[in-house]
Amino acid sequence: MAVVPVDVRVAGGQVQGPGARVEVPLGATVRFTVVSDRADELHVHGYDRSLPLAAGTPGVLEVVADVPGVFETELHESGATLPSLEVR
Ligand SMILES: [Cu+2]
Repeated sequence: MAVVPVDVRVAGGQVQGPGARVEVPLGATVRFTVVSDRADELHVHGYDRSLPLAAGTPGVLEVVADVPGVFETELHESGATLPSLEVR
């Protein structure tokens, strides 16, 4: 099954990534690779998956997108909004 990479860098509260929303085919695997300049926690809503992030170290979280819908992702400490997943 396809792997959809979502690479995000968060520094100084600014999010660099693929935009506000990423389209994902149902059943694909989403591979988040997130680098934050401070320790944080990645959270994918709906799927309710989370990953602790160490400052400056890429964190990788794979989620099988087997539920359709739009799901917000964020960093819990900084409150940064990451690209939402649009699974369909
Ligand atoms: Cu959350």
